[in-house]
Amino acid sequence: AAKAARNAQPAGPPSDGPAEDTDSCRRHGVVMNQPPNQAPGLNVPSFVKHPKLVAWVQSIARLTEPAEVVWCDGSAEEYDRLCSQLVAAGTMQRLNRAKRPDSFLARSDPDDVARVEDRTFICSERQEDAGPTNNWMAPARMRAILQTGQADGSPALFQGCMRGRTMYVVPFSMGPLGSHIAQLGVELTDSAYVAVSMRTMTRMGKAALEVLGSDGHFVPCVHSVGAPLEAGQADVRWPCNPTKYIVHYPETQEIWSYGSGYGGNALLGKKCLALRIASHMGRSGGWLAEHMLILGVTSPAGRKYHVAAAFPSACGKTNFSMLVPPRSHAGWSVTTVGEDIAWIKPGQGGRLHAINPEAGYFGVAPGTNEHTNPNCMAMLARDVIFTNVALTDDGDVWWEGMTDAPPAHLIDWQGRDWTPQIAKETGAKAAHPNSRFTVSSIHNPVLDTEWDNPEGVPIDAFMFGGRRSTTVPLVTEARDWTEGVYMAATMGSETTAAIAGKVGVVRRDPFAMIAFAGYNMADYFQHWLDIGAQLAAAGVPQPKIYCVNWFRKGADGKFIWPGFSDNMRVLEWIVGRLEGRAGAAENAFGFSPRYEDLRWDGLDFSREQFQSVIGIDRPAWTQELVLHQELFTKLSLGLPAELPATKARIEQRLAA
Ligand code: SAT
Ligand code: MN
Repeated sequence: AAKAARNAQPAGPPSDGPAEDTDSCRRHGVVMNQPPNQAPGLNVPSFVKHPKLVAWVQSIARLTEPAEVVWCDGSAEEYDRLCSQLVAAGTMQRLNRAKRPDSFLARSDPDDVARVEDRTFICSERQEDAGPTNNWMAPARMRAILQTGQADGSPALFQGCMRGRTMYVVPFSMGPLGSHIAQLGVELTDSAYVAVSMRTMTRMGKAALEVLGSDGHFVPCVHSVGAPLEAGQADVRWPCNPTKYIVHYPETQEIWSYGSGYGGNALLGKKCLALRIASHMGRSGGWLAEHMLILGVTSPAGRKYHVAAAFPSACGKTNFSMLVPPRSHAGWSVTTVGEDIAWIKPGQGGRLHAINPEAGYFGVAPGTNEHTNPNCMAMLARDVIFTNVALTDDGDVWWEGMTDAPPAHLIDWQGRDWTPQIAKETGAKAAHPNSRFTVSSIHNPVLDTEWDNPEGVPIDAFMFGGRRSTTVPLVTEARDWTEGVYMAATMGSETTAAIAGKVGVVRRDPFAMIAFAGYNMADYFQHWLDIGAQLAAAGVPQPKIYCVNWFRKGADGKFIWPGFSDNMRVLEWIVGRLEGRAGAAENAFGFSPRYEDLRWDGLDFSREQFQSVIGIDRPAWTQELVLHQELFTKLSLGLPAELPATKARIEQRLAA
């Protein structure tokens, strides 16, 4: 019995986290004297062989008090069963089987539609380690709010928060199973929608547990919609809580999420693990976790390159990663390794290699159509969970921008009647601007053959792009690594509907990581400089770095650059630069193509138009550099000296 009690002890996080979980169990009168695999009500299946995992699940079950515990195996049967349950509960509805086989529509609560950055916390022991761009709270104070209860006697949010609900145990691998770059996690969630989404978005279930073995390391992730059900209480379509907390403890590698069932707030493998926690891991481990797509681009000569490109949320990463070259560029092909997140590590020969930690896409629906992303439209033909798009009268989906003319009648994302007339009168959108599709990457018609390679793919170039209607040129090549880091660090972008809050305001979004760096942004810049220095010291060629902007607007308020498939022209120029062929002109920031350096066949785009997307407006840049300075002032603690020095050089060049 003594041995069994010892086995059941580790109630904290699986590695060497603090003991708060154990404390909270004690406070709740928990006596953990069962051998793990016989813990009451835990329903531990025989394929679970990890005592610490079982003990942790037990401790969270004691805290949150679910009505039952279900361990996900990741099978198709399980997915179908949970989807049927979600349909029965009214959270999802099945779409027309003939038009959209095996697909569903979910409608969220209207107040739970996007990531909540102001409710997202990095709880490092020291505030300066979270840095001025993250919300911070001391871990002990946060644990009191979430887990243990506060001094004034108010109960912890997670205490009893799963009452009346099922707790799903969702084991997952971020990255190819067994890859040396991959990481394992286990999410405990009281949302079946999250469980089925995690099956699509990650390698989920038995296979991940097999890699975990009996004592492997995993990142513990606890998620609750924060809506316990009392006996007899009817459930709502989309349970959630107005109080939301998306919390990361980087030092102990734990994630706790409360109150939201949507996207990155709730699918904890994505932004929480694969960016915030992983960036912190990468800093000490000598690697990078980035908000980047990864694409393969193959030239007509058959030479293949890999590009990793960072853009903020809802700036077209999915479209760019699946680009169909225009007819003028027959012979070129673009293939997708990833469309949102890249983990990048020195591999064979010291070169940087990237994997996509995800296995599915959680992409923005509005604006996706046969012109902007035909591969995506093909990918969405079946096996999709749509969230907050509109429903057609024949049981299919629609969103703004899917077709030129909208259908005569729809049910909008909140379940109300919608017609073009209503839209004209009220401005109501049929689909929420941040409505999404969740689909497995295996349905992507241009999925790269190496997407699941545990070694990753070698990276030849990095691109950084924001959404800027003015100022930033179409494409600029940094003269060296440090200038590239400067470009990425000072990037600005107009905000989108992917974040709760105001849309369309320019904010600094360094590396498109403002919401995702799990540690001090100044230290993060230093880490990038260090990685570049390491490559140089090892005699390994550094990837070239490019800054791009597809979003400049003309006086008429319309985008000047056609974008989408024509971004191939920029990619072609980048490949030409990598091969030492393509020409360029030097400017204050680096090298940009002249009109004659891009290939224009098949596109009617004049020199004047090109000038308006590539030109550098000195007064605008003088103003822009003031904003760079504001960022540097904010990040002054630990800011690498190379960055202000680079800024000074740019200012001299601009003045010359
Ligand atoms: O964070 S989400 O996964 O909801 C989407 C995004 O912002 O990129
Ligand atoms: Mn993203």
